[in-house]
Amino acid sequence: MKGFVIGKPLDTESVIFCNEIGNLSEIPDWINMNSDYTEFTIKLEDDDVVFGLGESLHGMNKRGFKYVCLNTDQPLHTEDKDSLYGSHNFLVIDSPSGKKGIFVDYPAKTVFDIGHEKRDVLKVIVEEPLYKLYVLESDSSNELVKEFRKAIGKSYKAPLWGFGYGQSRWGYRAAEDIENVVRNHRDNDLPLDSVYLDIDYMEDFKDFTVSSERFPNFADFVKKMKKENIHLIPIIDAAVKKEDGYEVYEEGTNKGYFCKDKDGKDFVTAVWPGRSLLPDFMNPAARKWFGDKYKILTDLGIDGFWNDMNEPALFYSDASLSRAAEELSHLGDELETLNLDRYWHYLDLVRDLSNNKEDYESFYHDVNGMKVRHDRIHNLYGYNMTRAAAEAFKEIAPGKEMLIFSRSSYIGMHRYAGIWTGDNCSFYSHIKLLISQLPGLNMAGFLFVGADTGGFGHHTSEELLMRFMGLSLFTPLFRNHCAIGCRDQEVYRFERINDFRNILKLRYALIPYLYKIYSDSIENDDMMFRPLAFEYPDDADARLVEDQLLIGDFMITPVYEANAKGRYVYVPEKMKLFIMRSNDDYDVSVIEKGHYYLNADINEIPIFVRGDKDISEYLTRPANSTAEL
Ligand code: MIG
Repeated sequence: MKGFVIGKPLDTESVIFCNEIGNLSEIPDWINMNSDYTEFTIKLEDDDVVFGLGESLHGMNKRGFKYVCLNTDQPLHTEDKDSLYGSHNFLVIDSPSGKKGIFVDYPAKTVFDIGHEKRDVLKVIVEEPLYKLYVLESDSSNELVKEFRKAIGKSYKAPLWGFGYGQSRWGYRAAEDIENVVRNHRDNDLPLDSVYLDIDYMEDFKDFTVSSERFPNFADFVKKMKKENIHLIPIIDAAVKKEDGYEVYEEGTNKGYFCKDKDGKDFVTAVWPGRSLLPDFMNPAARKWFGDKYKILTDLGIDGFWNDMNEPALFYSDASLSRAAEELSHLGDELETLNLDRYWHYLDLVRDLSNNKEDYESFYHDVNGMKVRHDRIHNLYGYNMTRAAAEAFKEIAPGKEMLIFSRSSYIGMHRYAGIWTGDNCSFYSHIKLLISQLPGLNMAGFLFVGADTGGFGHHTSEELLMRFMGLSLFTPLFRNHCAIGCRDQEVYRFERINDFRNILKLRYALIPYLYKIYSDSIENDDMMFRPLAFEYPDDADARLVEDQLLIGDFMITPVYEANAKGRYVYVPEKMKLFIMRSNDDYDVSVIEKGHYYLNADINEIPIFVRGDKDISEYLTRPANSTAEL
């Protein structure tokens, strides 16, 4: 890998090993740079497939669409969206004749037009000539990714229990709700390792507090759950409530650890706690201070966290709210004359308050004593929040393996934590979306990954949840999570509880094998989930497969359509096919290379095995908790 430094960019600490830094005149000629270095293009050949961009929308082959890497709280992952929560500006151009890789290490808005405007042109646009461009060339995609992964450093390794099944829901309010979830799993012989605490566990959404009314003795409760082999995993939001007397707010203000407005005053925004301040995670001292706060919870026995709202998500700011209020005050005068244009204008005024560009341009960080406007480093915020926690764990919970994952991210954060893919919906298309996100995330170093199984927004169904589990049972993070107001989606709410039990038992029987592939992938800087194109580069059919993945010795082919009896698959070489109904009930057959319609009923999980092994060699006895493995 060779790096080129454009201007004097800020150090994102994404790449930590790259000795080869070239002169700008040595930028390879397959990159057509414009004169001020804010835009470059790469010519795509007809048969080129483009992989990467981590957590982004569309298919596994990124070609044909435009992507904007700008971390965004985007709760509707539909095709018209350009950005999600993370920015992973690394991609591989896979040509039959050779592979090329680029990483655009730039922490502000970065546009990737991958054959959207013109099918044979990949265009990258940054806002200022202040970035590092890394280029790679290889004849193998696997080797190219490995080289990149070596340069960005080893991925975070989650504890084995992090592979256990987790149940979550925005809306569990009190200890009784959690106990109820645990009891229903245990009584129904349903495996479970963790229950998540969403924002309602806190006192008025204040970070590092626990409601004493709803969790009267939290320390004892954590212990009691531990006895049942249940880990409680609280959420931590990025913004800190502005409230006199609240320790975190007062300390942070006194020490000057919050982001400032242009006049040097604390920048006031609003998120779940109401008026809030944003910790300046770009400042190492503020990072250390915030990270140490996790001790309040680790001392109570907590060993897992999820960091949320760290794009950062902003509902509104004091400034934007007053601007909108001032304009809205004229609405009353227009009641008689209001035309549609004015109506849309007023509607947008309110709608645009959240995650507003002007707000992101109006607060500042302290980066090594330099005042840096937020939008210049926007994509690093969640990364550094999560890094704050992970760095602190070494001191506040020494020797303890912690589970931690974040919503927002940037390459570099993979050394500290995993991610979940945010607010998906109970859509079949979001099973497919996860299939395409997995290899992209692995390429960028994120190995501890998973999606809200069953879907976060919208209402799930028994069939959708079961099909979703048919994919999630292979992902490191396997969590059922949904939004407040949506249909209950714990597995025991449905009629086919027996089938859910069997899928969970299969997961637990596979955990030792999955954890081994996961650990080996970290150790060897490999991907855990690979596109077929990476393993069968000369097979034209394999190169185009968008909905199957290779994992260890397995090829998985999840069903992601409603009312389906199965799906079409491409088998790139002779394999054994196991149709799993549970860890000990399955059919086996041998399938020759070719295209097939594969029968797989709702409760059946197809697993293709490469080579001659039997599935039993990958299965351990089932368990109801990883503690029993
Ligand atoms: O504005 O904490 O992605 O998992 O349940 C929504 C409530 C805030 C967004 C997270 C989601 C979580 C929800 N949070």
